Amino acid sequence: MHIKIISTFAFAALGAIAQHTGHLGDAEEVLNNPAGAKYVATFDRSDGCSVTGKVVATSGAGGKGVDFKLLVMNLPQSMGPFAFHLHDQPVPSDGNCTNTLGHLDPYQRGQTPPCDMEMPQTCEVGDLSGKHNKLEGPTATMRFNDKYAALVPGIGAFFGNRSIVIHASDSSRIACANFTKTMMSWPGSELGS
Ligand SMILES: *[C@@H]1O[C@H](CO)[C@@H](O)[C@H](O)[C@H]1NC(C)=O
Ligand SMILES: *[C@@H]1O[C@H](CO)[C@@H](O)[C@H](O)[C@H]1NC(C)=O
Ligand SMILES: *[C@@H]1O[C@H](CO)[C@@H](O)[C@H](O)[C@H]1NC(C)=O
Ligand SMILES: [Cu+2]
Repeated sequence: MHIKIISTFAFAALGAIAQHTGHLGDAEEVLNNPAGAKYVATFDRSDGCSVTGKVVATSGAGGKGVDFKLLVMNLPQSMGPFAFHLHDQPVPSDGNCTNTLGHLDPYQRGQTPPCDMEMPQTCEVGDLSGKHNKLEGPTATMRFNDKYAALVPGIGAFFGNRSIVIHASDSSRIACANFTKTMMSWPGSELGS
């Protein structure tokens, strides 16, 4: 009887864990991001939105994860807090954020249940605000290292050819921008080292 209760409980607990991770398992930490790799996404109103600013993504120290620096301005004050994600596709030339499709989700986790910040390996790789907090307007700065995002081309977690999307609290897409590779040192230097 005791054993049965315990095993039922264990089974339920396992089920709960399984539900929180991707169909392909937990996200793997990326330990080999190329030294010096740097990608920038610039919000410049080409998507028809008031938001301006930039996101600078560089390989983390020793290749571990990706260091993100964000400076985002002119966020519409009544519409926050603002989630932001790496999305699967780039922004089309007409700037329509809808066509960036869904989040970068190489482990096929899906959006529900919501990301648990305490267990970032179980979240969608692209769910940056789920793992690291939402933006608060009208001007937001943020810096963090994400262990699961990749600047190594050829793997699913690579986002250098994709985009970043900012959402209002009703989840509508208020701004989006492509990542582009840069060799220059200055983008992001004004955001601190
Ligand atoms: C984003 O990148 C894609 C692929 O390189 C390109 O076709 C598109 O025009 C770019 N979008 C914008 C808004 O520059
Ligand atoms: C953006 O693209 C979506 C999907 O193709 C479309 O439904 C929507 O009308 C477009 N928005 C604008 C402003 O063109
Ligand atoms: C981006 O690059 C990855 C890996 O290099 C590739 O699998 C993916 O299809 C590319 N995505 C787009 C939108 O080009
Ligand atoms: Cu999104």
